[in-house]
This record gives sequence, structure tokens and C-alpha cells, in this order.
Amino acid sequence: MTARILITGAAGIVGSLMRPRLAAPGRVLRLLDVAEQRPAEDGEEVELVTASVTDLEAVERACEGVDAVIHLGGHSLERPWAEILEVNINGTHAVLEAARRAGVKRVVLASSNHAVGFYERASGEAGDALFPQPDSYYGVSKAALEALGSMYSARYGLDVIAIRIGSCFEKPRDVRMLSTWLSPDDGARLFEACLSAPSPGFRVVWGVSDNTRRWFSLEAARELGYVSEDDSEVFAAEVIAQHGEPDPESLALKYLGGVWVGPDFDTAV
Ligand code: 15L
Repeated sequence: MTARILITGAAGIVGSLMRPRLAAPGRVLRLLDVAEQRPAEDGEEVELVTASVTDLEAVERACEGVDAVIHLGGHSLERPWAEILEVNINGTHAVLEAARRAGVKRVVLASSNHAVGFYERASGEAGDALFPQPDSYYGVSKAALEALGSMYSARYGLDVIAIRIGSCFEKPRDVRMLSTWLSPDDGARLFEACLSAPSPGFRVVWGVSDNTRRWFSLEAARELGYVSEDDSEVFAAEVIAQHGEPDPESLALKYLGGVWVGPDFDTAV
């Protein structure tokens, strides 16, 4: 079991969901965020670090003595280009470079469906090896994150797994998420698989539960040892009662990135 893990962006949505789920006897979670974090609870084996992922020296210090890094830090929604460039792209570079300098051998990167959001949904599953087709600056930053991960793996021998996360929330929030949902428990199972798979090299995998309405392939994640135990279908009646029947002609269901391909996400600044 991976004994000491650095998690960046630990106070964010996915980070907060993973904090209790990745805790394990004999394991210390070093939690880094620029935002304030919940103090350690009694018996919780955590070390809190306040720093930005863009601060290379601080991240390098945070990497000392660490067995693996889970990089979740960065903007999780669309932002102006300058912010995406600084926090998401330069930040991912800093995290990979810090891991390399500190001798950390494995990095798991949070990519996103928005790296390939402009693919029109085909009848079959979206494969694991889709070439980037980002739907936003945020999506571009995730394509860059994958490219940086590939380079650090090939050039410096790090094991790097980029997870194209669908929608990781407690519950699916709309009809699209009945397809794209990654349950928090499955998210933890997938991170554990990424941490323990023997010598994966560089991989890109989808991060999604085995939903009845799933759009994305699970093959590459399963190769790492991931076994999904959840299915959003248990929420389908509730979600459809709240949001209406799915309309296959809506942007939300026509593109992998959903409404992100539409004008509301055109932030060309
Ligand atoms: C993401 O990458 C976002 O971080 C998250 O907030 C959701 O929008 C998710 O994708 C999604 O597509 O549902």
C-alpha cells in the first residue's frame, strides 16, 4: 500500500470527497491547497500544507518523502486564458517537475472529459485513446496536463496516469451525469488502482462508474485493476423527475463535453 501520498487541490470538490476515502491504516495523506483546509480530526493521519501548485519550491518541499502524488489542483471550471495558463498548465508543470526533483516515482493526474468535449457522441462507447478535442480553455489545460504527463513519463521514467474524469460528485446532478457520473467510492477505487498497478508507464483512462447509461470505455481503467461497484441508474428516476426526460438532440447529450461546447462557455478572453 502506498504509505505517504501528496494530494494537491485537497480542499476542492474531488479532493474533499477523496480525503476520507483514501485514508487507510499506516498511510499518511499530505494535503496541499491554496485554500484553507478543514483541520485534522482525531486519529486522522493528515499533514496540511498551504501552498499554490504554481509554487515549484513549495510543491517540491511537499513532495519530500512522498511515494506518490495525486494532482487535483487547479481551476475546475472555465476561466479566462491567463488564469488557466497559470494555475492549470504552469501548475501541472510545477507538480510534475517537483515530483521528478524529489524522486517521486508515480503521479496520478486529474484530467477531464472536457479534454475531448467536442467529440460528438457516437453510438458506441467513447474509446480510451481519443485524441484531444477540447471544448474550452479548461479542456485545453487538461490536454496539456496529459501531454506533460506523457513527457515526464517518457523522458524521466515516472509512472503517470491521467484520469479523464466524467462527473465526480456525491450524486449525479442532471440527466447527462447519469452517463458521466463517477461515484466518490468508485473514484477512490480508481485512485487506489492507479497507485498500485505495477509499472503502468504513461496511461490515459476514463474515470467513470459502470453506469447503465455510460458513454465512456472502462477498458483502460480495468487494465489497471479498477472494478466499479456503482451505477447512477439508482438515481435515474429522481434525476429525471427533477430535470425532465433526456433529450438526445440537446447539446448536453450530443457532445462528450455537454453544454460546455455551447455559447455559455465561450470565454475567448
Ligand atoms: C469537469 O471537469 C469539471 O471540473 C466538473 O465541475 C464538471 O463540470 C465535470 O467536468 C462534468 O463534465 O460534469
